[in-house]
Amino acid sequence: MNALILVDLQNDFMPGGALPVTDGHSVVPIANRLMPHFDIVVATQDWHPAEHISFASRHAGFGVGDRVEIDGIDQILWPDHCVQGTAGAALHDDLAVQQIHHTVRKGTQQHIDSYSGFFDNGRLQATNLADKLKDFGTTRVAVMGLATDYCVKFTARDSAELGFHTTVIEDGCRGVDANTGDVDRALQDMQRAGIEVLSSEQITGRLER
Ligand code: VGL
Ligand code: ZN
Repeated sequence: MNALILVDLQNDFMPGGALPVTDGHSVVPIANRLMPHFDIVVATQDWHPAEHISFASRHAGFGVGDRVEIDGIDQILWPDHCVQGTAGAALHDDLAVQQIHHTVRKGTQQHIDSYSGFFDNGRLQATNLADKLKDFGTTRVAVMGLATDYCVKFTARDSAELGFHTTVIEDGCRGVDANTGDVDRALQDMQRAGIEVLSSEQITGRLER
């Protein structure tokens, strides 16, 4: 079975949002085009409590982009984003949500961040994503969404490590690229981890439906 994971296609990561990813909205039509080709479609949502540890606003004397260590884990500080239940945390309006079978919310614990849809950044807790995929008989996972150099990368790497044949859909992703080259390095890093990088056209060509 082939699964498609749509990573964080939420308003706050779109242009005009709290943590905008350049051109982020341009991957929504690609998601809509791809969904019918897959047996199962899962969407992740970054879903933070209002006082989440990843928000620079919670750390006096620090700003957005600064790094702090929390419980031995390196944490980059972000603007307040994807607060549970807010419009910014909602999926993009143009996304064909009726084709999504399952939604996974992550980053829900105040004191730890979660870039991956599978585990928090300390790997202390798992979401139910791996179980859902396995229950469905998933062997192959394709990943696209936002942001290439954070949540897409961490989700794809965990997917590969969990034993799913994993593909990242390059034109279906956009990155933060805080340091120029971060997106390219993320793609290389994923390839080194055994993840295949394909275009949306290449992947639909390979799927029978
Ligand atoms: C993300 C930074 C903070 C992402 C989420 O979706 O890539 N990035 N929270
Ligand atoms: Zn976040």
